[in-house]
Amino acid sequence: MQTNRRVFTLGLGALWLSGCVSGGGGGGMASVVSRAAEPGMSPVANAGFDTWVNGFKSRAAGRGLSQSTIDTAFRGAGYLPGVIERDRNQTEFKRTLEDYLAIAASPDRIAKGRAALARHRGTLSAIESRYGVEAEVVTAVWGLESQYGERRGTVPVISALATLAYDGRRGAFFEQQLTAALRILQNGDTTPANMTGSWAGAMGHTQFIPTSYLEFAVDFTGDGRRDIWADDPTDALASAAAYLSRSGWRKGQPWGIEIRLPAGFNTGVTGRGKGRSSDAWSGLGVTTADGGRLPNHGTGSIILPQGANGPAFLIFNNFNAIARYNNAVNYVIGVGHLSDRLRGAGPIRSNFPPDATGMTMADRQDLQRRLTAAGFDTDGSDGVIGAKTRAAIAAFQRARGLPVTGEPSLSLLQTLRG
Ligand SMILES: [Ca+2]
Repeated sequence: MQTNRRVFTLGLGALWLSGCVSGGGGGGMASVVSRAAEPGMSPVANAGFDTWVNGFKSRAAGRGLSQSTIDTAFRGAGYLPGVIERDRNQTEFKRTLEDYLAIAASPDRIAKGRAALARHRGTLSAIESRYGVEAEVVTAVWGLESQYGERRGTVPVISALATLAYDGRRGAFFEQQLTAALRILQNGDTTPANMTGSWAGAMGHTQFIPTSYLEFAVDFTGDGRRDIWADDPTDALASAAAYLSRSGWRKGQPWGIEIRLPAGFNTGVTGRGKGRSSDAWSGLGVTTADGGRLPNHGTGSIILPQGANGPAFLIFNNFNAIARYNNAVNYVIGVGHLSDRLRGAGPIRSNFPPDATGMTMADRQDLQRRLTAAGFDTDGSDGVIGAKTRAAIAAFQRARGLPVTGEPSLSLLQTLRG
């Protein structure tokens, strides 16, 4: 079992992918920094859960946790039905890289990231000096994990992890996380009331699960507590840098670069782990995105995340370091690309292929703009088809007496273009 990694995409999947792209626009999700409990995230009576907790408390005592730590942690804790609901309804978004980047490196997230970089320049520079991870990279992780601290999660972690451990779908994993959470409390890093996070126990600015916290979190403020939950993001940002550093990050090296493949390129040589030198790739006709000679950043492999007709990237060692944080290709590119944008680089240059409906990003944005102009609000026009856009399509179809599918299509776009 992988215990030191983010073994599933909690921060993104749970916290913001489900919420903030619903409209296709960037905003709209209420900040979870507010303390109001989400629906189903307050404890309800559950006799089976209580029995399980009693058994767990004995096991925890046998793992070196004090009775007072255990009792304090579980005071007020309880079964959270909302956690199980979220666990069962994890629609594993298979978003295309194009859609993912439209969200991960949206104009709003880039602007907020640049503001955050400026605001925390001193802290981020000190972190960069200590851990050798660039300020823009740490900030990009922060931006993707919690929208720069705006969405750290308000679910009580002990209750959430106990509910998941009791539920048993991944019981052993969550019991391990619950035990680790108790260790954090025993260390005095935070209090049960302050230990909040996502529905599945990813905590703080950088959404660490408890075992990752125990292995990688650091006290950068020097107050003796590794506080990744506080409004002050200093410890959390340093912890993310420590995580990347210990995952092999090399300062000054790119995560990857966008490249251009020659016509007729044999895509059989692409894929993670199929590394070659830049000279070898140059010999095969590979160039930078603007046609220049490849820089030498050591061995790299080529990935084609959206197929041979989409952008191509030459990725290096630092790609794997980010992947230790969250091993999803879109996430890694999201962090890497956002960090590039925070440094002032431009958007991806290559075109993305049309989606499964045959529509390009420009088509989808045009569809959203025309629906909104016709009185069917899609809440923005970022080209990402979310729940609000589907609702707008359905309402439009209903109003026009068309079959109500709620699905985007080229013919719908033609209808709107009149
Ligand atoms: Ca501290």
